[in-house]
Amino acid sequence: MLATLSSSELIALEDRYGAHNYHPIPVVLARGERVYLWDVEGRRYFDFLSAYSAVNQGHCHPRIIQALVEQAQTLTLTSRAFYNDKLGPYEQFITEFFGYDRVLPMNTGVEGGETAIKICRKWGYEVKGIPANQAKIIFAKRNFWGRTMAAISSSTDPKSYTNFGPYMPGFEVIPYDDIPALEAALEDPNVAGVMLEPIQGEAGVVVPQDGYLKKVSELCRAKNVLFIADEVQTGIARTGKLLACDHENVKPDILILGKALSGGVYPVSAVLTRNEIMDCIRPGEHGSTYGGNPLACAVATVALQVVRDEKLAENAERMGKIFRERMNAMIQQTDKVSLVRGKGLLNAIVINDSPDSETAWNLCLDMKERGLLAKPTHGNIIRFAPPLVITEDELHQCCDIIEAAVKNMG
Ligand code: IF1
Repeated sequence: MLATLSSSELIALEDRYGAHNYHPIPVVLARGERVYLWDVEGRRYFDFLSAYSAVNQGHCHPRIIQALVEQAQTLTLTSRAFYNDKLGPYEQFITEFFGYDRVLPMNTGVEGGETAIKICRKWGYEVKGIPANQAKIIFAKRNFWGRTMAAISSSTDPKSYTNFGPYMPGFEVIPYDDIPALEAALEDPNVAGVMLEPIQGEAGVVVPQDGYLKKVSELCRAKNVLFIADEVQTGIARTGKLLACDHENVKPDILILGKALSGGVYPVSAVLTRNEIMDCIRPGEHGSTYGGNPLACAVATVALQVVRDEKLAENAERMGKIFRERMNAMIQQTDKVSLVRGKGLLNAIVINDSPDSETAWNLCLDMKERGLLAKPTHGNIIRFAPPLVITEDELHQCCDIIEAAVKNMG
């Protein structure tokens, strides 16, 4: 019955019965394949959001869906009260894949962040020797790592935190891409960790200066502080390397993954670290009903194999260069777009207008009419993040659409 409803009827249902915590682009999607999405009326679009980088492997990747279906017909969830036959092999696979000793499996990205902070605090007390309840975690301005109470407690975005207090203590926020500010913050001996996105996604794809992550990692080591990398959005080949930290050959002490770890078919997140740090967590001290379930393990294993087998990091690197070349050429022809920035296939254009304008929104509506779906991150910034399986020919078609829409701007 529902499948026969029109887009406007379906939008009306969400409006009437759902919480109004989102303001979506008015398109109702019903099907996906590779880089394409179809709305309920059967119109096809290029997906330039990829579910915020969860669908790096492309929509409904046949190998990942096969793993999902086969495992769903066999065993889905047993809880961690018992062992299951998929978790151990998955844990061996993912730790070898990313070069860490141990993994703690969770479900959503924000749970990965919460888990990383808990592990870090515990290490701070039990290994580093910080006095009880004094541990500090440092974050960067305009960070985004989700919607839980802890995540919004580190947020500098009033929309995220206003009227949700009181907030989590023990967090300090310093400017991003600012080494002197970090040096000053690290003078406090009670700092246990520094948690950063290697490229800030929600802030508008903010790429720090070359060498920033390397320096952060060195300063952390010198001060016996853990460097926690939130690669929930930047990881799994999105920026042209398996991890964004790989661009600077930096190995975080704690690595948080999510989103594309499942190729967008199921919530799977993971926290990876070395023995001495993970050993701080003992039975009963952390967990989740769904974390490490057989379905998640089966899906995540194949989702990572697809990234490797299809050389998605290499493709993201190559396609990203072409994309930025095309956008830079466009910028020469127009004064409406001032900048393109990003790495691999995580890019954004900055429109010549104020951050609280409607310009980016209106441009996204026009691109939607032309068959390409993207979403503003602020009034004047649009993130462009197609699935990493995009071909050169498809990418050029997409750049043509973006150019036409930009030329058409009022
Ligand atoms: C929403 C943004 C993206 C993340 C990083 C952790 C998480 C996220 C770096 C939490 C989540 C989201 C969630 C989504 C919007 C989206 C987003 F625009 F808000 F900033 F991707 F760019 N670390 N990002 O980006 O992961 O718990 O959601 O699985 O609607 O809140 P999660």
